[in-house]
Amino acid sequence: MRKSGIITALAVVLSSFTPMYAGAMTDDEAYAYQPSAYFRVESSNFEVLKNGSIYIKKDKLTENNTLKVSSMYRDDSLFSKTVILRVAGSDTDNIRLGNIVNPFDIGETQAYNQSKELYSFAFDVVEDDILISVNCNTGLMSQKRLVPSGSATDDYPFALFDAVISPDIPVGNYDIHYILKSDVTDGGSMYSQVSFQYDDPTKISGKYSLETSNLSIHVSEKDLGHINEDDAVNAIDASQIMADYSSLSSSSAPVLDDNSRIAGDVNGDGAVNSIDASLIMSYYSYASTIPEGQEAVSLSEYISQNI
Ligand SMILES: [Ca+2]
Repeated sequence: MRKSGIITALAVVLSSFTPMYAGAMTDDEAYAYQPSAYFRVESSNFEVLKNGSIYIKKDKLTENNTLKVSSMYRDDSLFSKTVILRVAGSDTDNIRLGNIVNPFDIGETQAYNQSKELYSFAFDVVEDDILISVNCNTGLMSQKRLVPSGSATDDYPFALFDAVISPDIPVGNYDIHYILKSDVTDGGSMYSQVSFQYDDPTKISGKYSLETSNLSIHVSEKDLGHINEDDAVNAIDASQIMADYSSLSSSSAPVLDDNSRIAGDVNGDGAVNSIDASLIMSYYSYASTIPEGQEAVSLSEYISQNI
């Protein structure tokens, strides 16, 4: 499934440097540790829900729908030696990843930037899979660790990229995700990998298993939470969500169509249930008691600010 053929590769290979470490963890603790990788949306023309997912109402789509995304890497052990993060979108026709940037190249601080002379970054786009890849390491034979620029490894982005959403993207739920070993069925090695260096110099590299979270993208023709599209988001929308939830829980026919179910997932967690219904009720109560002359914030802003 994964095609080879790297069409873009940029590598900056630099010389040697001996870092000092805080020794935040012991070797045994590091062995049991799982670093994490996640995404942060830096800018978008769409609503960003409290959990970081993107909500796109289809009539907001234009010819240019670019999400600026940072790939973030968190390693509290500070034992990482080689970090390779590979990313793909769930729908390569409608979500195209590209414009991968080393933060250093645009005058920003890199996650690992203690010495330009030490690290190498490579940015690959593999055609067909629209897969992006960032490699940061201290050299194959090195027993050194990467040194973060900030106090935490995710004080600064590991890499920046664009996700361009097609104006014709169908209604549905999509994601951008880190490729893990379990996703690669053809035995290739194009997945995210992290190795770490023990304190004990007789031990060479260990391999971390990586904890990742996706960037969810929800596309609907309706406004968030506005299921029956009358004059306001209100108790009727909440009751339709509950009716749909009860119906599906008892294996009966769904009450909501795809558009409505995506609009009904107001906290963006992928499920439409009583949590969403109660968030809508809480928003309705807020919006209907707002003092004269004041404008209600949007449902997504309300949830982000108050819940
Ligand atoms: Ca939900």
